[in-house]
Amino acid sequence: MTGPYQAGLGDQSLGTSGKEAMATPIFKCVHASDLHLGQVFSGMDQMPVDFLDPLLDAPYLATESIFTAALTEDVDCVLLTGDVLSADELGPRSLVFLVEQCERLAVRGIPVYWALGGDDPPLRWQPASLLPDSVHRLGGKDREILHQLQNGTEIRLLGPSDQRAVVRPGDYPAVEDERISIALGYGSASQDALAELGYHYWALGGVHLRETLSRNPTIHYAGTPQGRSPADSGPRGCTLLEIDAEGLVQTSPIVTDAVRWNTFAVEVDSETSHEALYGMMQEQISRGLVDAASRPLLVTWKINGAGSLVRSLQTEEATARLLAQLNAVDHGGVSVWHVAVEVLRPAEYPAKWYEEETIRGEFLRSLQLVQQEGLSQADWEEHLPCGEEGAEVAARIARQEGIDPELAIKRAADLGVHLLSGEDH
Ligand SMILES: [Mn+2]
Repeated sequence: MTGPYQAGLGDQSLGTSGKEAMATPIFKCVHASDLHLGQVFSGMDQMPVDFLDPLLDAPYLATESIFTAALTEDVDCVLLTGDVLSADELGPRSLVFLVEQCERLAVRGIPVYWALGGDDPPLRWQPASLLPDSVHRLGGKDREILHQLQNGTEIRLLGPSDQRAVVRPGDYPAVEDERISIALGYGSASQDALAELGYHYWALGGVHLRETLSRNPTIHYAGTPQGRSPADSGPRGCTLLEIDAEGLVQTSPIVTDAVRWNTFAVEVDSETSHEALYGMMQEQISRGLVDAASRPLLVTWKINGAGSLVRSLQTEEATARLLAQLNAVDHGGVSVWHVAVEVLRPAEYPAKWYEEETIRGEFLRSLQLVQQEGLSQADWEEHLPCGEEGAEVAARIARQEGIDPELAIKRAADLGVHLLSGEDH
């Protein structure tokens, strides 16, 4: 198997005096996390048989690309920050594969520092003896290592003291010497508390979407190298980390996914015809194929808007028909599979329903009012039942903060109309 990888543009830390250009790096490594080697894909009802092998191989190909990138970039070491192998996904294939990949680096004298996190097997784990000596599992009392560079400089690497889902600032002693220091951790983190500890780089895992919490210092989640479901839309990979003698940090994305998930949104209005919608979708697919650079593409559609076209797509039958139509197109070999079509149904119904002297008519008229004037917290709170039940609902709504209110009204409207329309709708 060969896994191609693509390198991207770098992002630099702010340094002590604002934005500075980075000098020649003295330390270079690949930071990856959340390989989840044995984890299968989810979120698909059906799939053509041609896609089965690419999907099953994707986590392995993506992982292979991480190690290929490490060799090509001639790094000093590889940092893995959690969810590399999990006990319940652990088949012989995953372990043997990881051993093989680490051996590719061992031959070139490149060590792997694996900070245990999430579902990783614990420090005392017999099969770890199969890994080459160049793999150091950091955790518990074996959490710290000094990596020696060729010029004699030492880089401090410090893993977590235990396997929790939170990066606890109290777990990492403040840096008190001149060494370049890298903290490795897993789980959610609060940037302010970590920033004060003096580490040059925080290599974090446990978050599947690549994310940089801070640039001063750089606190970074590499993300998973391979998406697993429609929720993982877009490219996935690992990070090339470079540090210069001044301690300035640069991170660059390396794309490693072997199968690309994409969620595409299409806006339609009352003028949009079925053909026009189909045309818009084909355009997005063409762009997606270019971005995916010959990877198989798994597409989820979100159709949003108003008008008769969206109304006509409101049944499961209609979306299934559209899905079948999309999947009937041959893009040549294993290239595109449409996973689902989701229609964000409009809170807009036939005009005469709004005039009816029925409960549904009354519901729609009050809905119109809410749509025009919006809904403030005080408005809905007074409709909640008193006591514990009401408090619980209020808490649940509060947790959903950030949800699109228009979408929430649409969903409520659809449910209401459905319930009040009886059998014929
Ligand atoms: Mn994970």
